[in-house]
Order: sequence, then C-alpha cells, then structure tokens
Amino acid sequence: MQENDIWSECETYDREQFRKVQSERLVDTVKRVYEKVPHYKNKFDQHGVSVEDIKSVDDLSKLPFTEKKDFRDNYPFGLFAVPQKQIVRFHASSGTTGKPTVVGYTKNDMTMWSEMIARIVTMAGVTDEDVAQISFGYGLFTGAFGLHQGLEHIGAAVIPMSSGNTEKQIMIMKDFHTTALISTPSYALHMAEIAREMGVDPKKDLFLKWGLFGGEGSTEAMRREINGAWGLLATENYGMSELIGPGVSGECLALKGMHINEDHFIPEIINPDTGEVLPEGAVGELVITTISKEALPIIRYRTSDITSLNYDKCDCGRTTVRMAKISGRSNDMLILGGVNVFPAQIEEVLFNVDGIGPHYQIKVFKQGYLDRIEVDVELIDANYLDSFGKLENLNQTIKHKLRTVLGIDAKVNLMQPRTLQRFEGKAKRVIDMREDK
Ligand code: DLL
Repeated sequence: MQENDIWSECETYDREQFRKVQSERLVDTVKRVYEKVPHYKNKFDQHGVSVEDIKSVDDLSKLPFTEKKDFRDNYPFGLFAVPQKQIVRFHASSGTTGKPTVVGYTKNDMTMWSEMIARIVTMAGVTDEDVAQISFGYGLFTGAFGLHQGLEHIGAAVIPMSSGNTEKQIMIMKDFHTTALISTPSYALHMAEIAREMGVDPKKDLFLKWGLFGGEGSTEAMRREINGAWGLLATENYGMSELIGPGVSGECLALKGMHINEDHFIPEIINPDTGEVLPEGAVGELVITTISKEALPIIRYRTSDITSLNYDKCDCGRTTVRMAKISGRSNDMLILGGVNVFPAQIEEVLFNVDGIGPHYQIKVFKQGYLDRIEVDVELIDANYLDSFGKLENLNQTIKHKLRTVLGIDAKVNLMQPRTLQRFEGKAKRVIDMREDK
C-alpha cells in the first residue's frame, strides 16, 4: 500500500464519535422530513412510528424503507424537503423506462458533496499535483459533475472531457499529461483498446498513475485487466443519484473495500426478501439513510445493491466502515438450474480464461420455469477461426470453467475480435430475453 493523506479527521473517528454524530443527525433528519415532506409524514403515520420514537441510531430499524417507487410516485420534486428557491442544482438518473429519478441540491448540499468527493479522490491517491481527466458524461448523470467539483476542491487540475470521442480522449491524455482517469471501468477498457489501435502504448506513451472507476461494478479480474492495460492503479468508488451521486464510498490504496462516508450516510444490510436487518459481515441488500442532506434527505433507501459491511480499522488508518464490492443487484440475480448466480461471477470466470478478450455479453432466456443463458465472448486472436479444433477446445474450456466454478451450464459463442458492443458509459452486459420478468 502506498501512503497517502487522509482528507478529513472525520474519517478516523472512533465508533463512539460516529454513533454520536449519526444519532444527532438522524434525529434531526427524521424531524425535518416529517415536517417538510408529506410523503414521509404519511408513511411514518401508517407505519406507526413517531418522531419521538427515534432517539439514536439504535432506533433506525423502526423507520419504514424508502424505495425507487417512492421517487416515481412523487415525480419530480415531491420528496424535496426545501422550497425550490433553495435548490441550486438538479440531476437525474436515466432510468430505462418512463420518467427519470430527479434529485436536487442546496448550496450546502453542493459543499458537502464536494467534501465527500475530496475524501474519496484523496484516498484513491489523487493530489493537487494530478491532472484528472473526467470521462463520465456531463449532464443529468451525477458522475461527471460530482467528481469534478471534488477534484477541483483538492486542487487537482480537471479536464472536463465527458465521455465518447475516444480518439480525442487519448490525444488529450497524451498532450495534457493526464495522471488520473475518471470513468466507468468498461469505458476504461475500451479506451485502452482504442489507444493501442492508434499506436499509443498506454503504459509507455501516457502518464497515468491513478484510475478512479465507478458507476457500475467491476470484478477483481477486471481491475487486473485495467491495471495491466494502462499501467495505473485502479480503485473503485460507489454512489447513487438518489443518495447524492458518487461520494457515498470509495476505495483507499489498501484495496480492501470501499470506505463509506459514515458521518453523512448510515448503512445497513438487510435480507432483501424479508427486510430483516442482518448482522455485521452478512451479505445482503445495502440500505442507506442520508443524515446531512438538505434538499433530498432519504430514510432507509433500498439500493438493491448486494454487499456486506466491515467495521474493522483499515490498514490506511481510516475507521469508516467499508463495504465490499457490489456482487450484483438484488433484481439481477439469475437462477440457472437451481443455482443462484450474479453476472459479476460470470465475468470473474471469463476474465480468467486465456484467449478471450475482456468484452462479453450474457443473454438470458426462459426455458420452462428455468433461466438459461448464452454467453458471447470475443476471441483475442482471429487466427483461432481457422482451426475448428482450437475453437472447440476453447469453447469447452469456458463451458467447463463455468460449470466447475459456478455450477452452471451455458452455451458459449466465440465471436470474432471487435464484434461485441463497446460502451462509453455504463456497460449493458446482460440482455434479458425472458418474457415474464
Ligand atoms: O452511478 C453514481 C456514480 C457515478 C457512482 C460515478 C460512482 C461513480 P446512478 O446512475 O444513480 O448513480 O446509478 C447507481 O450504479 O445503485 C449501483 O447499482 C451502480 N454502481 C455505482 N457505482 C458502483 C460500483 C451513479 N462501484 C447505481 N460498483 C448503483 C457497482 C455501482 N455498482
């Protein structure tokens, strides 16, 4: 692990200090939402919980959950706790169908957000010496603007590149001596591929030291692939529009989980089927309560993201709770021949097979009551196509690994190099062809 600074003393609070600040802020937030947001007043009343019942973090589980549906039902501003006059920024998450999920920020929220990001980029190695290229799309998506203000806050030089126009990205990287790349992990892989096609060796001809990736999951195997392709050190960070955007948690250089900004977000892990709160270390759905946001405080938000929490002090010196890599979304899980599997587990297997590239797609079908999958992967070397024996061997190897490691049977399609879709934002790896999802 390399040494780096800790941005805020709050990141090294002891458990008692966290408890105190979380309790105070929770009590205040609960009072505020009850008074200012009719949705919460109705929900708390229906749930039979009063503001006075919430005296500390120990009472958190008495409160009802908030879900994506609540945003939809209160579109666009119904969950806001301040008058429109105090809003200085809107963002929204795209949402595949229907209306987007709209979020708003006050001036104080913006300051707080930038502070959260300052912590996260600092723990990922970035300093005021760095040149940070932001290759997330600028716009309603929180990724680019979120990282942007925090990076400027620590004094890094920001290139607001946005996503796409990949050849230009590489040119700017080279000419501006970019040292930190900020993007989705899938776009980072794609950019490395384009760089090589342009005759640029990312390791020799560029200056990258840090890669801060988020907005979608990435396995350890993908991290190795990215580190190897760029010659940088990849960390990941996590967030969600409804909660703030990026800035909820980030990895330090010890690479042992993502530190949650616990003085602003209280995490819980629940059983997604029953809603029961699970003990420390258990794997389940992440639920987050925001305790400092003004415009859009959220009580016990069900993220659908599956992870676990670790409260041990980290090697880096921070004491904030760490969340494990997201293993999937609760609604992403596939049941294949009775075996539960997340797409990320399939990725981990594929990335460990020689001869195929890091781009893949999983197609899901329904056969009777069972889900079945086909996996499309790309050959690295087109010469394989000349030998049926070699192709068949590789196909069998992949099938065998999927069967032995995950216990699943999949049809594997080996594709010519560069035939699968590339992504400039969040990758869509799973194509769901089941009718009754
Ligand atoms: O993706 C916020 C963000 C932007 C975080 C840039 C980090 C960097 P949404 O568009 O609302 O917000 O999508 C939120 O993305 O519930 C996760 O399922 C997924 N996600 C975000 N970061 C990670 C990660 C932004 N590190 C949804 N690992 C979340 C796995 C992630 N999934």
